[in-house]
Amino acid sequence: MVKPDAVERGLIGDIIQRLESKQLRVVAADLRTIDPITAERHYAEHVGKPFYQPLVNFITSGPTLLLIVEGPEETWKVVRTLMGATDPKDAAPGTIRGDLATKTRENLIHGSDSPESVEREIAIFFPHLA
Ligand code: 3AN
Repeated sequence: MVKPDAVERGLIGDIIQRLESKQLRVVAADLRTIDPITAERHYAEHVGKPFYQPLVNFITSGPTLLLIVEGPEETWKVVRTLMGATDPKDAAPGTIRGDLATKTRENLIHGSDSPESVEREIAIFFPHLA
């Protein structure tokens, strides 16, 4: 998910280029403003945390680019490595967050963190493809 801050900053092209340069292929894409109910399903694991409501507000604040990308193996892990650490202040240079973000909430991109999350999140955002 290319988050609203990245779409607003005009970073869609940069982010997709990094994915494609790593030999990942975009197989589905949709520019969409996520509704609050879908955001709450997506971030269910964070309910009750202090950053939960601001996170839902942020993620529904403007269009996101939702992507499904494929690669030769463990693509979710490849994407996580390209993303960098959740807190961009800890993210290594060369990663998307390390190069382009500074704040933990507005950290440009989300990626599934396990094969189970891949299944779950495709079902939430691309139900017709699940
Ligand atoms: P990741 O996006 O790296 O998988 P998660 O799943 O732990 O990280 O967190 C989901 C999102 O919640 C993050 N992308 C970030 O936008 C936000 N977030 C996580 N931790 C914090 C925090 N301590 N303060 C503010 N926002 C946070």
